[in-house]
Amino acid sequence: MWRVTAAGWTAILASAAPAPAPAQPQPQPQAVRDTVPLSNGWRFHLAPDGEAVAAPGFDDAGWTRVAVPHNWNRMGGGATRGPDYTNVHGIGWYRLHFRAPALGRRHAWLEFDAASIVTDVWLNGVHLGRHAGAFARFRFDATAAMRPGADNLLAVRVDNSSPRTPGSTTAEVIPMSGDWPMYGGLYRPVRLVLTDPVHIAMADYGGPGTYATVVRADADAAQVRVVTRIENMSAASAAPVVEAEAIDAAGRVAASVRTPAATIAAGGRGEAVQTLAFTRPHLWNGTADPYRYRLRVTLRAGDGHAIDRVEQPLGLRSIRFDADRGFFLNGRHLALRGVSRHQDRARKGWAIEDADIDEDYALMREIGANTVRLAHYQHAQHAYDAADRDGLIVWAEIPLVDRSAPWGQDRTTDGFADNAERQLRELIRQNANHPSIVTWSIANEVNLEAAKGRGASHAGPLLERLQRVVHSEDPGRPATLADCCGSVPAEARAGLDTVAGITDVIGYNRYFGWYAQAPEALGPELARLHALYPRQPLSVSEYGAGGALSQHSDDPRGGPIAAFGRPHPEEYQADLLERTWPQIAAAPYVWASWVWNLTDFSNEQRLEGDLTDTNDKGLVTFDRKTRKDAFYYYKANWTTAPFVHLTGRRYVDRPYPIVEVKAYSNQRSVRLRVNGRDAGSAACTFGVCRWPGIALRSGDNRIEATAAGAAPDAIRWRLHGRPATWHIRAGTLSGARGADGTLWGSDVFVTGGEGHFREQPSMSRGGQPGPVRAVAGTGDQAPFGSWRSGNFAYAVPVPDGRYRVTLSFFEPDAAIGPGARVFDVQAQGRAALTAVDVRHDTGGAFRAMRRSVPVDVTGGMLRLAFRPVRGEAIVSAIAIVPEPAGGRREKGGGGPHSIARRALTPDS
Ligand code: GCB
Repeated sequence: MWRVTAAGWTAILASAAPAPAPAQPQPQPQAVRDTVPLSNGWRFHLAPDGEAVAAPGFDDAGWTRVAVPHNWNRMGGGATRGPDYTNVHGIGWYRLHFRAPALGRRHAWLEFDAASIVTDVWLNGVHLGRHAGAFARFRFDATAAMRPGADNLLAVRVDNSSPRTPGSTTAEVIPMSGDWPMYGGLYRPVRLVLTDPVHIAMADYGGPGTYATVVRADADAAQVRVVTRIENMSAASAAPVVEAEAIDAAGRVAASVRTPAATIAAGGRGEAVQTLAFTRPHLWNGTADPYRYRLRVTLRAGDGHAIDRVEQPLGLRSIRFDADRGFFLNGRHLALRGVSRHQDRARKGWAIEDADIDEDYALMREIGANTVRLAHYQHAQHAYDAADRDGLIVWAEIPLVDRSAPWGQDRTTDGFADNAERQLRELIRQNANHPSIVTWSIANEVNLEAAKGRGASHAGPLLERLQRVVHSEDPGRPATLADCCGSVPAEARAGLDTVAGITDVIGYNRYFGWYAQAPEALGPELARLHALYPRQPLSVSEYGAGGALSQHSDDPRGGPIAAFGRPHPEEYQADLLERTWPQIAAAPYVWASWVWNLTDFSNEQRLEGDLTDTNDKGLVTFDRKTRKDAFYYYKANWTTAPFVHLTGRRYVDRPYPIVEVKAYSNQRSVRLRVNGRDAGSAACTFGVCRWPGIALRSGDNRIEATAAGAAPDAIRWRLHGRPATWHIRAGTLSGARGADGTLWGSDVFVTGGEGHFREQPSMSRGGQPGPVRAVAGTGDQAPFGSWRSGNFAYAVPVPDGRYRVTLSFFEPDAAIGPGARVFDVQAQGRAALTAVDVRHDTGGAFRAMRRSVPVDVTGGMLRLAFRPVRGEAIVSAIAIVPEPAGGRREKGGGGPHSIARRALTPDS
């Protein structure tokens, strides 16, 4: 198992025989360190003032009073930018007057749980040091600069400048970029820690100074190797006794070991290596039984009194990765399925509290996740503690994202590589004791910039170096990375290093059905990657889709999404994930998968779905208040306590008289009632239960689902159209309200062709959508927002009778001249319109044209076919309205519901 080799530390204390575990409860020992939180009374100023502000005499009366944690950026989560929107990247100053306690012979440390990005600290005008990196804990020795028992002035400069800004302090500090904002500020707690001069290491990459490695853990016995680093900062040599104890959940000492004194010279350091032995240990067993001990390490002086003490998490478990069979916890296979998590929150940014983290973990418990990828950087300690507590398996990572070199360079510089290595060592030292963590990720999509053609990527040497760091820091956990592009040799090109194959295990970020290809491409892609790297355990580190609460589709396959724009219908997200998850579940070699993302999160550049500055791939909204339908899809697949959830509850105003109703449930079947009438029971496959061809009545409809043992779920939909009436926008996932109040729905009941829409797909800078080109010659844009092109056909279920079918057209392509696009339209298999030439008839592109034909329907199905003669056929909208004259000829007395069901069976 792992062996710590840290330069400068010498093992001077040998292992001692483990002491037998006493069974009786032990009195709680007194804390021997003093900790003073530095939360209140700070003054803050956002400006690039010179270092004069670090001087104690500087007048900060005009600065803003703040409490720490604090950060100065706010963005995301709203349809438009809110009044508190701030995306300033620059320097923020914090000043705090505090009265220091008497020190005696103790040492004083200033401890920052994180500050973003580059932080300089002065105490009473003395520069204590600089920390570069936004996510890790760091400490400075404040003893010499402190005025014990008197007023002290702490000044902190925090710089979150963009690394692209010439001369920026962040130029070589990872990340160089990423799909999230680098919030600025003292966004995690700050405190003063007072220790004995002989203490468990405070200057060890921000780590706890004591590190436990589980050497063996099974039902019979466990052994834990504990390495404790000791600093003697006193003027005399010291001979501390090191005592390590494992405290069980009931507060009893379950194992302990005491190593006799060994001498550490004045100013020297030592390392104690001990073994804790357990018989019949209680294992930490993931979500099934996340049993935790606490590791308590105490230094004692010769007379036995405690001079320092550190407590750390301890879980006894073994892990193993198998390239063909996946992940094993305590010798048993565990299929890992979960979500990724970012740390930001609406209105708080990164300055979050433990309760916020707990809210995310409650969501993960509810959805039934058993793993979390804590992306793309080191999270707060509480996030790892909560994973230990809940039994979630963690992928932990550093923010080496998008590129492996500073801006303007293709090759990694020494400063860049040193910073990446430092952030990796910090991540590992600070978190090594968490049983939940099983892998250290050294990079995410590090080739992305180069793959997009922006320079070259020579990431290989840096990744190899970082993998060596993982091995030397922690041989008990594999290194991993998340790949996006250019990963395999066959795809390699000059200036794009292959990154797959380097790390012990790997994750692939694959967005099939969103950024590329169809969802169904994922399974074959995973098989291909597995065949290429048969010995490298493979996971799906990201997959997902955007989902907007206010954007809806009648058929999520009826048109294209705009990955970087709008629409992002909630139904599309759910459909994509329904098509993706079974492929992952079917691949036994996939050791884990993580949906991107647990919640929506902020981004300074996205204007997508119905939000600004937000990535909407969350299963839950940014404010954590609304679970999107997709959340319940996973809940249906990952949990067992019976539940049923009807989808589409936010799509209340319905354009179509006949719809599919869909529920998610972890039960075998679900029964449906529509307006009080039984609509049958549907079997659920992969948690999805469907009722196609349900007829709605005009006005309100109550839909209710029940499943064995589950609380019933009910929703209301309001049908705006009349029965047998359809207003279909062709080629798009979005409905729209027409100028005359008609509610047009999105494309349905179509086969063939390709959808296109003219709604502004992408963001214009400044947080607003760009203008949309209008279609001329109409007072109603709703039927002209999109088009379907190609060779395609519709089969719309309607009761038999005579209908007026009105088709809307415009020529979308300015390059098409008269005669270049000619097509026929057939209704019920017979010619309805022949040699349609929109460009000829309208005289130009983007000009509206309508054609209306009567159609007699028998057999419960209205059929339209658009057949190209020259070029591709097109249509923008289809209105189907029953003709009042002549009446409707319904057959069989079954009413619209039964006709629709019968008609739908062969085609749906
Ligand atoms: C990715 C990135 C992640 C992005 C995500 C997306 O591959 O790793 O940071 O947020 O794609 O939504 O595009």
